[in-house]
Formats: sequence, C-alpha cells, structure tokens
Amino acid sequence: MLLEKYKIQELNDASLKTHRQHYEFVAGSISNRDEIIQKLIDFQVAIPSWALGAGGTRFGRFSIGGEPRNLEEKIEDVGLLHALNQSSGAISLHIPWDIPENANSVKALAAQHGLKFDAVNSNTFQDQPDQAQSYKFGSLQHVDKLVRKQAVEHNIEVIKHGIALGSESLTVWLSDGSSFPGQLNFRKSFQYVLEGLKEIYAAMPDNWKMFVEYKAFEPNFYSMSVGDWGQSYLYASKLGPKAYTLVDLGHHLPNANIEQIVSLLLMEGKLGGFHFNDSKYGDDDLTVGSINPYQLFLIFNELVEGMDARGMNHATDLGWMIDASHNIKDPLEDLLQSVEAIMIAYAQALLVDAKELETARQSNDVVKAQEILQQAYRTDVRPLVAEARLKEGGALKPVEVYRQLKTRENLIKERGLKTVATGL
Ligand SMILES: [Mn+2]
Repeated sequence: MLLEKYKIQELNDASLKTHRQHYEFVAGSISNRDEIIQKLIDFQVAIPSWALGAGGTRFGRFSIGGEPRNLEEKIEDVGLLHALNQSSGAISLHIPWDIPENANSVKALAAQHGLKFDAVNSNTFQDQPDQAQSYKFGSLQHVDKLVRKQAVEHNIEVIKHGIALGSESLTVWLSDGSSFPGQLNFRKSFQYVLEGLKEIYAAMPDNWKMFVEYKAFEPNFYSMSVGDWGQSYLYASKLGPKAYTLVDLGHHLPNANIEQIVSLLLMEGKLGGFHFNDSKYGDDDLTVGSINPYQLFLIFNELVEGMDARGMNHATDLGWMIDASHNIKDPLEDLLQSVEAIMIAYAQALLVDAKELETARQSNDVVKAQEILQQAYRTDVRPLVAEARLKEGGALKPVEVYRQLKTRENLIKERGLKTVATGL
C-alpha cells in the first residue's frame, strides 16, 4: 500500500494556517532556525522490522490485523511511516525472521520507498527448527565448542545478508548469562564471548561497525554476559576500532544515569548506536517519550554536545534505531509517536545554548545551568518538527493523517485480519 503525496498535502492544507501561526510564534525568537530545520530534515531513525506487528508479553498476544506477512510488506509499512513523517528512512532487519530471498529486488523495493538498510541483527536467543545445537545455555558463552561455532557462523551469515542489502553494521545482542549463582564461571564465559566476537569481527568488511548491545537482566536473571556498558566497552575496546557500544534505553537497572553513560562513551569514541524506547520498570518497550520525556531530552543534550565536541555528523555518525514492541497500540501509530518524540527531544537539545551553559558551570551557577536546560526543554518545538516534515512533503500531523486515510482499515482489507508478523 502506498500513501500518495497529494492526499497527504490535501489533508495538510486544512491545518496549514494554524501551523503557520504556531511556527512563527516559536521560530520568531530562534535565530538559527533554518539550521535547526535542516538538521531535523537530515535526522533519520531506523524502524526495526520486528516492531511492525503487534508485540506480545509472555502472557499473550493480541493481533491488530493487517500485519505484514513478509519482508516486502514490512518494507511497505516502513515506507508508509516515512511518507508520513519523512524521518523514518531506514529499516533494521532481524535474521532469521527477515531473510531476504532476493536481495536485489528487496533493495529495489526499499529504494522505491526512499529507505536504506540500517544495522542487521543476529538472533542467538532462540532455537530455530532446523538448528543442530541449542542455545538453552547460551550461545557465544556456551561450554560446548559446537554451540559457540554455530553462533559465530550464524552471525557471519547475517553479515553476508547485510552486505547484499547495503547495510553497514551488525548489532549483536546476546541473551547469554546465568539464572543461578554458581552456574557460570564469569571469566571463562567472558573469554568465550570475546573469542566468538573476535571471529565475527574479523568477518566484517572494513567499512562496517559492530554494535555490542548490553542488557542488565532478562532472559537471564542472575548474570548477563554483556550486562552493562562497562562490559560492552570492555569487549568493544578489546575487539578494535570497528566495535562500539550500543545503548538501549530499556536495558539498564532502574534510575541509571543514561545521559552520563552516553557522554563518557562519546568522549572515548566508543558510542556506536542507540535503541530508543521508554520504560517505567525494566525493559518495558513502551513508546519513546511516553514515560520520561525529560530523560530523553537530557540524553539528547549530551549526544548533541558530545558529537559537536568531536565534530561528528548528527545524522550519520551514530546508528539511530527504535527498539520497542508492545501489545496494545496499532504498531504503526506507536512508531509515529516514537519518532515524533525523538525529533522533539533532538530539536530541544539543539536549542540549548552550550556556551551560556558552560559559562554557568564555570561560575558554579547551578540555578542558571538548570534554567538553561529547562528553558530549552519547555519550549514547544512541535511546530519546528512539523515544519521540517512539511518541507519534505510529509504530514503536518502524521497520526491524524494516518487515521484520516484509514490506513489500518486498508491494510486489513489488503492482508486480512488474522495475519501475524514474524518476530517474538
Ligand atoms: Mn535493543
């Protein structure tokens, strides 16, 4: 299903006058507004292929109908999002859920929708029907060499699929760890994981990046073999310049200071990518910005400051991906909300007066420092984000337009009510 540009523009016309008023009101006092709009236009967030169907919990899953039945339909769904917000210009695939049968035609289809392939993701956290060895007790950390070999080979196969599609990064998230004290020798499992990652690293082309993702707990509840940013940093440092840490917002212990983690990883040149989501308790996979938008802003503030300090390109030098999937919203509406929340936090961070903030810090003016951050955070930047979309032919109000065009109803008509997308 394709959303035609003229239909989006027709619906935009109804809200154009109000938008203009809001935009003039906010942008009037921002001297570098054109520069900010251009940065917002350039910034693209990759959509994960596994977030396009209804997610589930371990208790159940409730289909929403019209879910994509194959990789081609997943690409179409991301194309719909991108047509509406002009900020979802990439897709992140998960192997083996999304094995491309014909890489060239899949690539051509993505190009038709203006999409690129972001990081490819390997899966050694569940057993596939045709698989010889089981990952029940881990993959790269496993005591059995045959299991470790199988996990390494799988990752190398994922790299090959990625090369064929024009992807340039591999995300490795391991569910490896232990659920009971005594189950593992921590040093031995670290060494096994490192050995495996080294082999995978060696199979990556020179222009590729490896993202080593960490997670504090789940599915293992006593130890995780890549449990925090320190462990990920250790692996990434030992592996070499193509290896980086990936920060997933939902993968920390409660109340972790993620913005500080981000700042230090950037300082060391070891921050590679991001998985956005939001949470209240653990890895809740909730819509980005739905629980704690201030934290998201503080993270973006460190990202912008840290990237500028290293002369990095905001849009291209880090991998920006959403990793969320839950079970009650229409996933496409959820993703539109998530991307919007990311763009808002980014726009707010671009408003922070870094020089003034540094002056306040130098004079220990704590009150002023807080004022500067909250001045930016409390600015309603939604008209700026909408203006960036409008300039690129997207929708002023993506969720409203999605509903006005009866997108989900049309997808159900086209694909049926009982379709289930591959994923967890
Ligand atoms: Mn993740």
